[in-house]
Amino acid sequence: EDGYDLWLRYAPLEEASYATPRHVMAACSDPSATIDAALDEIDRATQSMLGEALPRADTLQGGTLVLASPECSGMLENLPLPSSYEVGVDGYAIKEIRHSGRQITLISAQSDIGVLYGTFDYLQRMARGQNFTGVNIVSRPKTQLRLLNHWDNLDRHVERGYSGQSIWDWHRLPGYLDPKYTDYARANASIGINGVSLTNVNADATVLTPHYLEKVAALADVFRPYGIKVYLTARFSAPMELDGLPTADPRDPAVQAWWQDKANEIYTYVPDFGGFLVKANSEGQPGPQDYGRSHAEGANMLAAALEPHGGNVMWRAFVYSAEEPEDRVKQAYTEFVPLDGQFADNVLVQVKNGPLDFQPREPFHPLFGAMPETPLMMELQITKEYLGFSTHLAYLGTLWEEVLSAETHATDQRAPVASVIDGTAHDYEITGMAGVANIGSDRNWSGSIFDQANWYAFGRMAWDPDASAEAIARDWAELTFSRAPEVADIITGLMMGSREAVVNYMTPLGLTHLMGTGHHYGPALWVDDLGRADWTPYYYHKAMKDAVGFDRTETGSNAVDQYAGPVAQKWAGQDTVPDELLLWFHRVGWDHELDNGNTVWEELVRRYDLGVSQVEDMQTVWHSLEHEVDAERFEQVSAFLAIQHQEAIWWRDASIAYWQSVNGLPLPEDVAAPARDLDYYKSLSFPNAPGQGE
Ligand code: BDP
Repeated sequence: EDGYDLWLRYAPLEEASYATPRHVMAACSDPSATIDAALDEIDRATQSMLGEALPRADTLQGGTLVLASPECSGMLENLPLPSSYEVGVDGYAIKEIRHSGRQITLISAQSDIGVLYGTFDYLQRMARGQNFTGVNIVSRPKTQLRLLNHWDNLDRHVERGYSGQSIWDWHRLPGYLDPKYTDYARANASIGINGVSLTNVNADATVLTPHYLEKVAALADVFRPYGIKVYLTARFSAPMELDGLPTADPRDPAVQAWWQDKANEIYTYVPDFGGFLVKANSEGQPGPQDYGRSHAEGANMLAAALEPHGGNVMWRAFVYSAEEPEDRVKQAYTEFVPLDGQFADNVLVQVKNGPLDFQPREPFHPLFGAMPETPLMMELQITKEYLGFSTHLAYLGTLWEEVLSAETHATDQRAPVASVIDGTAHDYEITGMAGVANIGSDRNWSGSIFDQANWYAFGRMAWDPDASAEAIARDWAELTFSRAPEVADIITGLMMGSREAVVNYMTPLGLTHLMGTGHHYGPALWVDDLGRADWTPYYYHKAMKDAVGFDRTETGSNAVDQYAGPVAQKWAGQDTVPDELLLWFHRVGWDHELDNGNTVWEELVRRYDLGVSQVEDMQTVWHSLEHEVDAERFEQVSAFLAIQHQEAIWWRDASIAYWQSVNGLPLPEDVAAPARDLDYYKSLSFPNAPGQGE
């Protein structure tokens, strides 16, 4: 087992404790490529789970698994298809029914894609050993656009990628279609992902040239049967770079015409092209502000070009200006809230889960709930740029659940972030969620087996932002490792505590952004002299002899005021803010006392120690599975946990050594001193750490 099969391993079933179908048939004689894909998946899965593929039936018999949709129903009369009200565009129903006097299981939907999603759900349930007697499942996605964002460059370097090179082999496309592309599409469809932005947000205009559009079209053709649309990142200055226009000003008619022509051209290659994802006026990327125009003007120009074809613009709110703001976390809100209502109907603003940058813990982004007239989609980072790359085991389902369930209080109801994302809080017309992919050329796709769980969890949460992180972890553990309840229990437990362990050994108590410069590998709390203050760890903790933390209350940057009343009130009080966010919002003395009686200093040290011991516990628990898990995956996870343990100690020791150099405080009793002195930790350098950015 090398991990290639992901959660679609379809491990053999020892006994058929479910109502096993005896045949399979599609309710039409000329099925679409999508229904064919569903039938193929049933073949593959049943071959593997039952020892032989379910035979195809031509006529209805008892015990048949039937696939049907409005387009695929000609062969069977009066099939009870679900209404669009019940299942929506991509939803499905799986029901055991009697039809023409026969007991059958019907997977049906309003579209063939819905049938494919239902098929994957059915097969995964079968793989988990579920009993289908009397099955009656209806599932409809709560968001419309569920996208992976690849940060892949055309030279196959993946920005923030820790699993090898880009899987897009641009050089060999379109001539060679790696079978991996189909398996990638299967994996995505199996969790409801329906869009893929192929290229880095730090965009290269070259992908918009005909030479590359041919390659993009070839990928789109592979993905289409699986319901996946391709999107591209649009470099705002492309008209200048590709065709020598003197400007990229969105008010310039020649620029507008250029984008219209470009959009028309793209649709000749990819008739169902999804649209553009744009990073503009952020970290040196060109954008409308270069010409004194707003984000809305920039987005709307691109939106106008896509609109006749039904495409969308996803305009990122991850901005920070050339001038250094007094507090970087305030910037997106400051720039975007005044634009609420100004964006065209086919624009979504894509907002990271927190106001800073995918940290191990951040409060939810204050834009959620603050733009009722603008569809906001959420961007999560599946690749673990700030949570230990691919060698630390950190299940992100809990991080995402924490954000999605946070209450914004934006409306009369408590309006959790999930209700903003699924559109119900503000009646958004379009909804979506994006995840920065952790997929690369590594055989196991994600760099580590447990990182596959983050890809899986992203899809599940995009489909249902209210889903439980624990239920998802369990499903994944059963599909990936074992359906034996004891084993799945242990793995689920391991995953559920893993992200908090990372928070503890890296950035406890609301600390943030303390990672190594540029590559973000390892601790670098002491760095205070980069091109911009808001790139330095020091900027975020401001530790001095007497105090630590960033004052974001009235006496400081007042960033807390960007949240709705009840949230702001709670977080603004040193006594009411949860310890987890204390130093994010407050600057306090090292001797500030917490509810548990510890001072901030004592509690910080305690949490570092806790983080390290949590990793030790994870190692112990994992080792208990030695005989339950195949050797290949067992060994890799064991080795990675050992790396994680070493690095947790490194984080703990370097952090404590640095804080002590600032506050001069002794360590609480019974706490081991750092193994080396601060100079040693400062001297470490990693010029070739993976995944580096521009
Ligand atoms: C940061 C990454 C950088 C990305 C940027 C972004 O360090 O590589 O380009 O986010 O989201 O997290 O645009």
